[in-house]
Order: sequence, then C-alpha cells, then structure tokens
Amino acid sequence: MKFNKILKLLATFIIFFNVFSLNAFSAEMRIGLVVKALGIGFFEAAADGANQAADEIGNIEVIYTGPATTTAEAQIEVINSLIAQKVDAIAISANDRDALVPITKKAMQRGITVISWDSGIAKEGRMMNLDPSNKSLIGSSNIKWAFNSMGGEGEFAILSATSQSTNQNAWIEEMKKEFSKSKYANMKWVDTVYGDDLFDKSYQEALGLFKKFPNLKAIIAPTTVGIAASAKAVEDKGLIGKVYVTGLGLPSEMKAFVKNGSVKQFGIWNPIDLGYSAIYLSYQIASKKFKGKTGECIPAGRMGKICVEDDNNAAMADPFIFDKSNIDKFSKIF
Ligand code: RAM
Repeated sequence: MKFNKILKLLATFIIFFNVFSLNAFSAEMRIGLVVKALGIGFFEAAADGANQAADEIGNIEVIYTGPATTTAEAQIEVINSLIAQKVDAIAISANDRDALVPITKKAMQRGITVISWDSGIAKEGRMMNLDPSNKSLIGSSNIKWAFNSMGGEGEFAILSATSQSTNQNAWIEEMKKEFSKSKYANMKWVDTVYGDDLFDKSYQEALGLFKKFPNLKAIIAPTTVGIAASAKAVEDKGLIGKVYVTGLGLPSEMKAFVKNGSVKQFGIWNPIDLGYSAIYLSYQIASKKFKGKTGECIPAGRMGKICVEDDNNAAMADPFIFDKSNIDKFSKIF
C-alpha cells in the first residue's frame, strides 16, 4: 500500500514536471534581443518591455544578450552565437552602422529575421529599423534643453556614447542643424567627447571638460550613461549652479540630480515601450505576416500600429521632457 502511494506520488511528479518543462521550454519562436552592452539601465528597461510583449503574444522566448563592452567586434561574436543557436529573429541595438552588416546578412541568408532598434544597422543589414523617435526632433530638443538650462548663453560641450554609435551620431548631426539658428548666437559649442557608454570613462571625460573649459556652462549628454556620469561629476566637483547637465537620461537614474540642481531638464522616450515594440515587430516579421517594408503599418500590441517609412525605417514616439515637476512620478517607472 505504502509503496503504491509512493509510486503514485512519483508518477504525479513526473507528469507535472513534464508539463511544466514543456510549457517553459517549448517556445515556438526565439528572439535574440541584442543590446550595445550589458549592465546599462536603459537596456534593462527595454528587456522588461520585451518580456511583456513575449508574454502577451505567447510562446515566445526572449534571449536578452549583449557584450561586456560597447564594440562592434564584441557584438559580432554575440550574433554569431545566436546564429549557431538557430534563433528565429534578432533585434539589435548596433554599436556600428556598417561593421555589423556582413554578420547580419549571414543571419538573414540563414532565414533569421533581423531588425535593428534604438541604434540602427545600415539598410542592407536589416529588414527594418525602429528609431525611438524622430531623429531631428531628438537633436533639436537636446539643443533647446541646453539653451533653457544655461540661459541661452555661454560654452557647452557634447559628451556622447561611442564615436561609432549610429543613434548618437545621427542626433549630433541634427543638433548641428538646430544650433545653426540665430537664436543660439550667444552659445558656443566648444567640444564633443566620447565616454563609450561606460560610466567611469564618461565621468573622466566630464572632468576633462571642466579642466579644459573653465567657463563651461553646460554638457549635453545624449546617452543615459553619459548624462548620469556628467551630473555626478558636476556634483562631486562642487559645480552645481555653474555647469548644467542635460541630454537623454532615465528618470530613475536622474532623480537625485534634478533635485540637487545639477540637471534642470532632460528627456527620453519610454525604453520599456521600445523593447516591447522591438519584440512585436520581430514577431510580426518572423511569422511572415509583414516584411518591415516602407508603407506597412504593423500592429504592435498596446503601442498601436507602427508605420514603416522611407528606407524601411520607423519611429516610435515623441521624446518626453522631465524636470522637478514630474521626476518623482516617472522615476518609479523607468
Ligand atoms: C544609452 C544608449 C542607448 C541610447 C540611450 C539614450 O542608454 O546609448 O543606445 O538610446 O543612451
């Protein structure tokens, strides 16, 4: 009797385990979400959104991956490994617009759907690209936030991510266009430096700017890593009220700096929504419902339809501005 009971228990356990493991490991579609580097809060928020989309669609496994450093070489290794794992789709935020093209072409030749998001790959290396927002709007907004923060006059510098980064380079080009307007005649763009989306390097670059330009009034850092590092440098060097930091940041990482006055205003889009959209688009293309081509409007769950424009390029939403009035609310979300 006792032995029978044990057998029954064992059988129940085996059945339960099988069902459980089937559910957990039998995803119909596997999507590699490749980021510039691991350990960046912005990408971790995007991964949260990616998992939300996967849960909503069902039967999707998101493989969140990326290199330790923000280089194209390291990303090539990551993509090679995803090709070897025979994933269905790869959605990548690229460290280089051109250097990744041969490896992503190889992935596509093997039937893998490839899209870029956040930081794009050149057209021939992906099926579509999802920008977080309109490039020119992001660029002009950054200059406007600097104008507002520094009272429209004085010296400012850019502290960017890597010198090869597709997204930051495109935004800097747009900043140049905006800055050529007469409204900014009393502002002087003195330098552009690169912190490689590494906190320590960005911090050192900010210190370098303070030394080289004793009259510096603002740093524009269009990177979540660079803006937090610059604001910390301003705080540590006792420069609050003298140097203002602005750019693109995560409210959760910038709250303390808005409160202490090293940052007056900054902006960003919702990174959770961006990761969510990247998975939806990958799924729609990998399941052959869409191609990611100009003219298509692709349903993306709670984000509605995302419409593909020129060069198979789409933009998600307008950037949102944060300051003392709303930082508490948003710092709880991302
Ligand atoms: C960093 C990365 C990312 C960029 C944001 C604004 O997290 O460089 O690519 O979109 O900043």
